[in-house]
Amino acid sequence: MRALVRALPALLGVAALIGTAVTADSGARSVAAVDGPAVPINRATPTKLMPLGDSNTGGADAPGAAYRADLYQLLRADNRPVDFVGSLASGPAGLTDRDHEGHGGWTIGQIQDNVVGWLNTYRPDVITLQIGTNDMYDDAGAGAAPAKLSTLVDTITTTLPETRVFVTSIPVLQDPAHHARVAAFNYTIPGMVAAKVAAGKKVSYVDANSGLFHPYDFLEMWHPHYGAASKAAVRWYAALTGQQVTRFEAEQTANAVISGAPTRRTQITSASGGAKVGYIDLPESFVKFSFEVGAAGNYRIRARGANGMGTDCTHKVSANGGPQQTMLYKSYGWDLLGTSKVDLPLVAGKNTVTFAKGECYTELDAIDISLVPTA
Ligand SMILES: [Ca+2]
Repeated sequence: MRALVRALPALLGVAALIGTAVTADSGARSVAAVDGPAVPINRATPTKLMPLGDSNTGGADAPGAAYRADLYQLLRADNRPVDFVGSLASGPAGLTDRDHEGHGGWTIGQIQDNVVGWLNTYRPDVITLQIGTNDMYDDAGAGAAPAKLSTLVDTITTTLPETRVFVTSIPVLQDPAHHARVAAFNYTIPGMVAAKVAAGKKVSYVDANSGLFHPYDFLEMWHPHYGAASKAAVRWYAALTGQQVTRFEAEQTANAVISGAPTRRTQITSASGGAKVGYIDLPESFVKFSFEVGAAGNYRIRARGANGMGTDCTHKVSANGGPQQTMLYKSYGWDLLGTSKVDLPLVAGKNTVTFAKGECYTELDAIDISLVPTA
């Protein structure tokens, strides 16, 4: 399938990683293979989602949310009626629904020993399952992990046969021995999921992590930073909604030009790509993205921004020099990023989308672009 959004020739950085590896298409095909709506989390159906796994679901990095904060905000930006469920709760101000089952340090076996009780208590419609990192400490644990994951998926689908289970790869680890174990484990997951689908189970594979992280994206060996996890959140969102989404980092010179002193790039681990653009302070300050889309249409532009002003602030956003729309950012703090959105018409081929200073001040981290969702 032709990509709807692609970077200009010089822009094949993060955009290429996400644009080529996001599993929106494969996720939708997997879902279509079983009964039920093609879009698991659609705008019409209240949906209970259980984020299930270890600390890379619960969140080891402040503010303790992993991919959940950005996934929830992306879903809510579409007005999707999603309710996160689980026995634990953690996360930043921007995550207003903090429930989850992301248990720090837990192995597949520990989740197995407890999952039936959680399923019967919370009755989720959708599960995002990321587990196995804590089985990668040694060869024996890693060798047993694929069979344990398969058993866990069977336990879930036997307990709640109508629940849609999305199983992902786990992040690479910054050590050769651990990396080799992770790679071997990840390699088995698509085939395991395909066997479940063939058996009529409502299971899908999501590659939420492969090829996504750089060494600077990690808090330490085991945990991608909060900002890095936002890149995985985009892939989860794509799989759960059927949307093909492309991320452009605001701080990457190949994606966007910045203008109006003192506007400049700043590094911070809560930002996607490890950096954002700040000091968009003057009336003439702006960040101007350039990219291509395959077809004309109405596109949803989601902005990951940081507002520490204690009140709502805005950017004025326009496409191709057209009318400005207001991107409104809640105040969660300069270190905590929130997702906002506007819809803008784009033309086939090259487009520019410009973020100009609006009311008070917001820093800009990244934008996520897709067609305006219809389901
Ligand atoms: Ca960024």
